[in-house]
Amino acid sequence: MAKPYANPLLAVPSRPLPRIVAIIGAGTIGPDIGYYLKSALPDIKLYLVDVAQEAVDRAVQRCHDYAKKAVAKGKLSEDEAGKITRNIIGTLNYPDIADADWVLEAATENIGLKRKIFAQIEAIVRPDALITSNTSSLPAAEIFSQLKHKQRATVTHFFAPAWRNPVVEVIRWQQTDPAVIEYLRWVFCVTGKIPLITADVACFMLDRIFDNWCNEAAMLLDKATASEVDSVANEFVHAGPFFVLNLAHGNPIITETNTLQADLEGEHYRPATIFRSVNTWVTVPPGKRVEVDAKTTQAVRERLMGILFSQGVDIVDRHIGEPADLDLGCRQALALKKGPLDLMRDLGEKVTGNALLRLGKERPGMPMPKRPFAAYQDFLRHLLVDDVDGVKVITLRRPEALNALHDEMTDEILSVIRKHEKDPQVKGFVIVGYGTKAFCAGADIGRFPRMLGDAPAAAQYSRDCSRLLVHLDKMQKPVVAALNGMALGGGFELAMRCHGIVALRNAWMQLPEITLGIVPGIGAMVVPYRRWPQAASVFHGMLRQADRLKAARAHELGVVDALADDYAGLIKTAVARVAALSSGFRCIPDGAIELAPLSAIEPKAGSGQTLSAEVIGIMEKAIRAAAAAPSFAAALEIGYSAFGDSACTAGAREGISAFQEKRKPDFSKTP
Ligand code: CO8
Repeated sequence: MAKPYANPLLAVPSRPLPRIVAIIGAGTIGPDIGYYLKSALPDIKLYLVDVAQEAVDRAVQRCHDYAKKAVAKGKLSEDEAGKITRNIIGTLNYPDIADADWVLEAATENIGLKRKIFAQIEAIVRPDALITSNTSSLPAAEIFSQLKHKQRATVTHFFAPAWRNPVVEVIRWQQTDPAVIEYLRWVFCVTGKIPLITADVACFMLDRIFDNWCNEAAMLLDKATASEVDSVANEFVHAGPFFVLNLAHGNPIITETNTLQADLEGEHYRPATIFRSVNTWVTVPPGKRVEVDAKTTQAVRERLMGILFSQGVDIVDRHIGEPADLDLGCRQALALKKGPLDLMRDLGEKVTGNALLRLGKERPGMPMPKRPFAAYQDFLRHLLVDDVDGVKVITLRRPEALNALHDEMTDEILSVIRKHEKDPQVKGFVIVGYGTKAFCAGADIGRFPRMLGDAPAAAQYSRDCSRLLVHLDKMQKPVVAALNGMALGGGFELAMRCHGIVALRNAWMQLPEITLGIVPGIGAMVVPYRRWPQAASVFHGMLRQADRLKAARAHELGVVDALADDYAGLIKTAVARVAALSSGFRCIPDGAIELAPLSAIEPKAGSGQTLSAEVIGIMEKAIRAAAAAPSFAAALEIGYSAFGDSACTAGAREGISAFQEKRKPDFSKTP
């Protein structure tokens, strides 16, 4: 099989989506996995299997309760909830699941029990039905050793709560058919998860971090109390290790998983004996902390960092997982504030070295870096890059923020383009978003507050953010934006500067900046009027009232070049568009342009939301001035300055704060 794509959705799936799924084990995680699957694929038939009727009934009820809660919160309609809860069948009888396309085992972590379950499953289901286990620690080679048809089996490891936590580790076991692995990655990605490939080692990738983090915390109890350790740990995680252990009743789990690691890899992994004698830790909840003296803080901090760094470099050195996956998984699955490799980068070589030195002394045997510090930092953090027919496909991957752009990410895109644009083997580039929801939700709003009230700094930030876009303007090779979902704000501004745009039929575009009390400063007040003058009135509405533009309408207007029905088709269309543009494409017109009149409007969005008249005024002035500007470059400068002006308004303060506080902005009191 050819080398798998880094972006799971580039693969053409080797089988259709599952229709019948069975989950063995009706504890907590089993029904949670079931609820995720039913939410993403409501038409499937889902069996929840266990050995006791009460457990099965509880599991089915759990799914109904989730759906009810989602309706109460307005996240689902009654109709949608009905579709999800239909066809969830609890059963004690294995023969009921004979037709299953996929059987997921989520029973107790006991190898004998798991093997017994797999023997029962294999006796009933088709030889090509997928069999996966949700074990968090036992290698696939161990649990599946007695299967007859091993090629259809592997571990798919979810994280709590499995219906909401987006990460799933997919274990690349040597006996599994590579097409099955690629199919599982595709299924997870298409259903909203983030599949991360890991090697088939004990505890895989992320639990090696989590288990050893918790074990290290317990090992530190000779230096500090549980609440002191959790207080120091707060620098790195939202909830301290002892708080999480209490929540997850995790003491026996760490004992089990670290015993496994110790037996297989060395005594330094042996679990702290205190886990056997304590049920509940006395500690502080997230957000609260106790005072810890400086000496204890340093000792605890260095050991906690040391274990993160030690496990991080070991995972990379042993190719257990990809560096970017490690950091992403630590943030998304384990709620670490930063992944170990990002933490190393941000704290620097000296702090990292000191932490590892202490760990090495106090916990001999723990893995240490095998290469220089810089070698662990040399990877793309926010992009996946694939080659499709001589075209570099760049996937924006920041699923935690719907692929929102920040300067680190735009610098990465620029570095990939610069690396390949002179290569005669490379025809051009496609930029697409990870997953099925978003191409890109715009610029990272989390970074805006620091610019509020400082016009020159905000204008400069917007100029800096434009480095990539200005580079695109000057390129000889084509770059095509493939809109796989929503393209908002800065995301749409990126697409506008690409030399072609193709889109999924259900994609849409929006410039929501006005609803944040700012103006879109990196091209949207300039580029559309030069590239698509025929659509000027549509852009007037998008800019001033945040109107949405659906892909089909954008296609009619000539903004989008072609439409596709699914992700693989979108990439194919985008690659073909690159080929078509290889013989030449038009630059964005320079010089002054005619502008369709901007008629007066009420400061209200199409949704009815009141907007800031002051910010609309800044925008209209900038649109007019940019059209009259003597050059495209001068027009862009007008956009940067207008962004700076908008960042100093009361509207911007209200709009950005409202987004951060997850509430609707109230512009009625702003000018
Ligand atoms: N920046 C940072 N985080 C974001 C962004 C963003 N642009 N968009 C979404 N997210 C985050 C959300 O905060 C959320 O995080 P968490 O799970 O931690 O709460 C996560 O992504 C998922 O989003 P939602 O839960 O909100 O998903 P929904 O499906 O409910 O809603 C929306 C999706 C409608 C897209 C909603 O997220 C939204 O309104 N996002 C903001 C979109 C926006 O306004 N974009 C424009 C930003 S401004 C811009 O792009 C200007 C560019 C100019 C740059 C100039 C240089 C300064």
